[in-house]
Amino acid sequence: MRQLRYPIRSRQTQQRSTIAFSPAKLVHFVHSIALKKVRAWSLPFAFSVGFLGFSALAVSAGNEWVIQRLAADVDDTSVFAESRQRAPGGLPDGLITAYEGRTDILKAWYTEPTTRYGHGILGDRIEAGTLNVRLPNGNDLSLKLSDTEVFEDRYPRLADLDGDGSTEVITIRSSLSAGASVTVYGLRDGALIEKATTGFIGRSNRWLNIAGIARFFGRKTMEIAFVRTPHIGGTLFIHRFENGRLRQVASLDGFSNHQIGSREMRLSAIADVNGNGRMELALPSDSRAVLRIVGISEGNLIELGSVDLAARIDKAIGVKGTGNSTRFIVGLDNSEVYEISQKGPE
Ligand SMILES: [Ca+2]
Ligand SMILES: [Ca+2]
Repeated sequence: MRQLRYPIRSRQTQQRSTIAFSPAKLVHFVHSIALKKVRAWSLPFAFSVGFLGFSALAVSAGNEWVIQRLAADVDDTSVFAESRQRAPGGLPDGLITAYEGRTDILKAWYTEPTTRYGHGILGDRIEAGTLNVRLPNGNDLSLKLSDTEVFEDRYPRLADLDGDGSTEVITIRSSLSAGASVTVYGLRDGALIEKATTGFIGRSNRWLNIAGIARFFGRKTMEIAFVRTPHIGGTLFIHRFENGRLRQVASLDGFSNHQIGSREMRLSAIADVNGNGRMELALPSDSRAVLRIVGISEGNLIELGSVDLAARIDKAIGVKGTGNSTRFIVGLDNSEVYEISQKGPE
């Protein structure tokens, strides 16, 4: 009887091994664990799926993660749809980010397209020169970069990082000579100003992609997670905005959350996968052929689980549920779609 082999790896050893499933065991496994009706996913991941007869287990650090192929009709315009509106102002791929809740900044977007930076890793060689925000009174403010910089980004992010009631605007700002940074803007005395920056990476054509903004440490304040140099061996960093500065509080090697040349920036997801009040991150390994789930434990960023995939992640990672019922949806460059979840109690 033919057996399907599927690689797993453990966090402790970081060595790969192989477990074998007979087709009969696979069928039993699918029926006993994962054959359940899948409800429609909340936007932007609204799609209907069924399970195909393929699954495997990956065991890591006490967590068992189930990978299940979904019978999704894989069309990334429908399965992994973008819910944000197109931004005005001439950028071919710019989007508007809106803030939910009480805020002093309702919306943010980029304008003033420029070709002055030829890096071209984000779908074209057109980047943005100006940041715009919409205030609750309907007025707009803008901040124009110097000719030596661009926003190497498609949409700003909005969050009250330090919990002071004033919304921060989180951007990817690049220097033509020194590469990318995470730079935070906000309002002060009615003006749109720079509040803090990580500083540029230090070399031209070095980029970073933001992976998530959340309470990764379970504190009242939120941190920014980003992958530096996701195309050439990326490192995941977590920075905290406090006392007017961005400060690195954790890092871990071996990630990529972007395919070079792609407009898709959402190769990551956040969820509290263990219900401990701290948010975890799911994002691809540096090869993008492994989904890694990482989080903060005793102040350090550690891998909680990892699942090997049949191809590389090249689409937005979806998330549904929380705690032990968290499910991540990953789309691969072979057009297959998988659900990855923790194995529940028998
Ligand atoms: Ca704030
Ligand atoms: Ca957690």
